[in-house]
Amino acid sequence: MMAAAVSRFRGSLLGALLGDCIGAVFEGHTNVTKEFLFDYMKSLDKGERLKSVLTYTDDTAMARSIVQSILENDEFDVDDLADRFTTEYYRDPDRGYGMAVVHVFEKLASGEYKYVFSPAKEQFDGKGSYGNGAAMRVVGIPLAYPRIPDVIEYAKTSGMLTHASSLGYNGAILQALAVHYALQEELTPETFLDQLLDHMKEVETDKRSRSDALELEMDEFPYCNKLKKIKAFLAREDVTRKDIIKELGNGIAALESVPTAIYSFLRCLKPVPELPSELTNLQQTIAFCIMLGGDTDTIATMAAAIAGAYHGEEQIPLNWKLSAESYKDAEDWGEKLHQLYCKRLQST
Ligand code: F2R
Ligand code: MG
Ligand code: MG
Ligand code: MG
Repeated sequence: MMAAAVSRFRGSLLGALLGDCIGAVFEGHTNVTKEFLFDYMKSLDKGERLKSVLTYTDDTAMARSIVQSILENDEFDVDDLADRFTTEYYRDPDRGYGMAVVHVFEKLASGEYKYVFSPAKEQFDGKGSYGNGAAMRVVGIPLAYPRIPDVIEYAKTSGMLTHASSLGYNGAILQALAVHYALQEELTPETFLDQLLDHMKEVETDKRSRSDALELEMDEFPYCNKLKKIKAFLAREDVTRKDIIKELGNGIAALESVPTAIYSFLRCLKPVPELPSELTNLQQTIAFCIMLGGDTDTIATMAAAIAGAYHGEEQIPLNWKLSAESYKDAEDWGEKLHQLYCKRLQST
């Protein structure tokens, strides 16, 4: 296996950052108009936002903790990560965190829990959170680990710190695998989806995944079913915004957002006629996600993490990059993660 170019690692972190920063302007909107979005994007092109830097939200705050933990420890360390999530939350609690996840940080900070996973298990009367918080932050893991078993294990473990429902941590696994496969040279949507489906079949065969699906009154293999819907959508020319929202979702649950991010990335591999043709695929991906409304920061951050890993940083215009808070960290850390990835690739 060839190591991917450093541009893809930087592109993935910068894409994730910009998807979050730009998406956050529209989070929760139900009807994002083209005019408003395209004017906003034009103002970024012109550098009008350079003075009032676009701030990132909880999505990036938590993604930064994962990347910093891996880079500083040279390995995945779940206790260190729990500390970083908690410290970061108390350092800057107003980043728009999920309503329930803050209780996990409070419990972790209390010192009353022996095991770092226990607070997450108490969420939602013991059912655990199925929010998209585990998936939105996972990008650093596939950028640091080239082997699929590591990607799956660490995506799951990092997710379980806050999301004990399999719907939550399986979303993180799927998002991490999507970034992993986007890093691998050329892809076709068919092979990309088939590879994700193969892994998710195995992941969702697990007893906990089956019982969680039943308890939430859904069919078994919920992520596999969504991946099949994506396949069917990609074979059609007439899929509307309404269809995507209805069938894939645009909400705060991982199942209602990770598949949507993957579909948006794949759909924008070809230019989307209703989006400005001067936008690159990565910019179109962000615009496409935001047009869906709902959880725009999170869907855009996940889709752009995948798009950045595939298209590379060349697809991000300078003024967009310069508009985002802490963009230099994304560049620097992308380079460091690339080195770590290559080192691990050589030793396997
Ligand atoms: N929180 C937000 N957006 C809301 C407003 C932000 C705004 N900018 C502002 O500051 O005013 N966005 C962020 O939260 C999402 C990630 O959430 P996470 O980390 O998964 O948190 P949590 O609290 O665990 O879950 C989120 C909600 O999902 C529902 N939920 C989850 N599990 C559930 C269960 N088992 N049963 C019932 N409901 C469940 C709850 O409503 C949770 O509060 C991202 O969008 C990020 O951007
Ligand atoms: Mg957010
Ligand atoms: Mg340790
Ligand atoms: Mg969000």
